[in-house]
Amino acid sequence: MGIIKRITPAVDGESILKEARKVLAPRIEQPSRRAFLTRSLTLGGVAMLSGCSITDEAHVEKALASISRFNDRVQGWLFDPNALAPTYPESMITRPFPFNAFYEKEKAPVVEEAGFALEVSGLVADRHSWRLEELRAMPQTDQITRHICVEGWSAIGRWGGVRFSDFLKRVGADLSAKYVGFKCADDYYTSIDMPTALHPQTLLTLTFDGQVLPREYGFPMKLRMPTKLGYKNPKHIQAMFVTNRYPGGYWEDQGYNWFGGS
Ligand SMILES: Nc1nc2c(c(=O)[nH]1)N[C@H]1C(S)=C(S)[C@@H](COP(=O)(O)O)O[C@H]1N2
Ligand SMILES: [Mo]
Repeated sequence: MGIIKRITPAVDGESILKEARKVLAPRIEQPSRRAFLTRSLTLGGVAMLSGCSITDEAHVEKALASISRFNDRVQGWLFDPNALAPTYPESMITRPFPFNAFYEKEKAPVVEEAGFALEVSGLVADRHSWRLEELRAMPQTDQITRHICVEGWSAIGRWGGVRFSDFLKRVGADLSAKYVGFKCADDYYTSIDMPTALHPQTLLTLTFDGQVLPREYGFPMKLRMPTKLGYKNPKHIQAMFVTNRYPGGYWEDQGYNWFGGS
């Protein structure tokens, strides 16, 4: 499924370029810039951008990974902390909302509220674990946004909870740190950049469609970011940490682009 795994064993120029275009093209709005970035790409360009030769499969993977890191930086520069993702009217909510995970729906983890507390660690002043009640006692907000999955579908849903920037401030997080990492009840993990963590539409959600977040959609909590692709939105969060050391992610470590903006 990862970008890297799809490459054929032989070093085939056209498929390398196809993969490189996918890894490279940040989801920038201006079609002309995107077209320029992708059309003008040659095998020599891939080698140059990445500083890698592309003589065998290992080299190709190294080159693509390096382009993906380059793409992270470009997306980081282009990210506008004040630009809002579109929101939608209630009538446009997708019902039923699709389920997705690296396993079938029946396998979604069962987390009991009774024993649950969110672990918070790393570069934060207050490392106490949070019970759901405490999170529910913080100011709540909700939004109807579009979730976009790289597997080729998108859907509109309503999520409610605590603005993540409020939460980070409340725990005294080092807001100049680079990353926030997440560990989930199903062995999923991911991490995001601090500017996105502080974006006004980034919510630590506790509800879906006005109800307690259902098991399959991420109970006890899901980080919802309409500025990022689906795989960057962790469900079933158990622990989070603030760090300057790159934490990677479940799909990201298999070749998906880390920034994953949409
Ligand atoms: N814990 C966990 N979070 C996850 C995933 C997962 O497998 N486990 N899959 C991601 C992907 S690829 C998508 S598209 C969305 C799907 O969320 P949904 O089931 O609410 O549609 O969850 C994301 N977060
Ligand atoms: Mo996804």
